[in-house]
Amino acid sequence: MSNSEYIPPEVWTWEAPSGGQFASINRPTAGATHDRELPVGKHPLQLYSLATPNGQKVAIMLEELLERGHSGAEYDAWPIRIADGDQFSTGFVEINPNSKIPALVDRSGPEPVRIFESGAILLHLAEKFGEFLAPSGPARAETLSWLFWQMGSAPFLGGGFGHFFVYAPSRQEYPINRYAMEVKRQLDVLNRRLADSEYIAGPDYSIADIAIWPWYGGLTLGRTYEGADTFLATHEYEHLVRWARQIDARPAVRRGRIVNKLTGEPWEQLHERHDASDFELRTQDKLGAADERESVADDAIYR
Ligand SMILES: N[C@@H](CCC(=O)N[C@@H](CS)C(=O)NCC(=O)O)C(=O)O
Repeated sequence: MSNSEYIPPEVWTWEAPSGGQFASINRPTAGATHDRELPVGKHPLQLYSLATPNGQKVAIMLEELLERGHSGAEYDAWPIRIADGDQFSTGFVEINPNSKIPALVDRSGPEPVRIFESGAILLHLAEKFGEFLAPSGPARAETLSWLFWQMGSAPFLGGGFGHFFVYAPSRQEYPINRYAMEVKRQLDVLNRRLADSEYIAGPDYSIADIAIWPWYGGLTLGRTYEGADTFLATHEYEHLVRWARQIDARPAVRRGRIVNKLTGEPWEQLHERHDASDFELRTQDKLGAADERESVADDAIYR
């Protein structure tokens, strides 16, 4: 790929991988590529995910619900290795026709219910357990506004900035400038909000914080896209930094963010989660074996 001007043909065709990470699994069609059923564990909720920012949201929510004593939120978390194409198995496509993690199957009722899209999963769980979302009124409206803000905004951070800063075959000024500008604007939106409010949607911790923190908190804490915190001067957003650290210290967040994490330090990799004791007993430092199969960082993938 070169920086020379691209003259689009009249009709686009898929002729060759575009280059960059993930090019080998990118394709312009949907649907399954191979037959494989998903595993099912013993708990009412089955999570199929990976510890990317989108994946972390759901595991954090489930750990927060367990922290509040909701035993019905017990879950099995199965890793979906998106770099290997697990999201294109028949089993996964049945629960998410869009082939993206996270996806949840709620087996607590007479029939299993599939839920895909992280925002829909957070809403489902918040309503099911009556937590982290006011049942009505202005507080609910504010929380949903910020939840949907995240759904619309993070693709600019991940699919735009992160892609061109880290995953594209070469670094190019135009797209990096364009998305850095937008991400800086988003950081300012959050910083101004958090100057006036302890949490994103008001005085109470909510699914808005759970959705936004893995992306914008991760970036601010220097965990997402190496060098991006310095490049974007995230330390200048002091209220955002305060909030990012505050959420990071929550026990449920400390647990949730390492669920289905396949890379990083061995102590922060819990490949599968089936029991609360797994955080003590089954992280990779305890099992003493790195997962050789995962070669691509799972902490900020957004293709
Ligand atoms: N809007 C979706 C985005 C999900 C998403 O983009 N997931 C990425 C990982 S962060 C994925 O599964 N990518 C695999 C692929 O694109 O094939 C959500 O919030 O759940």
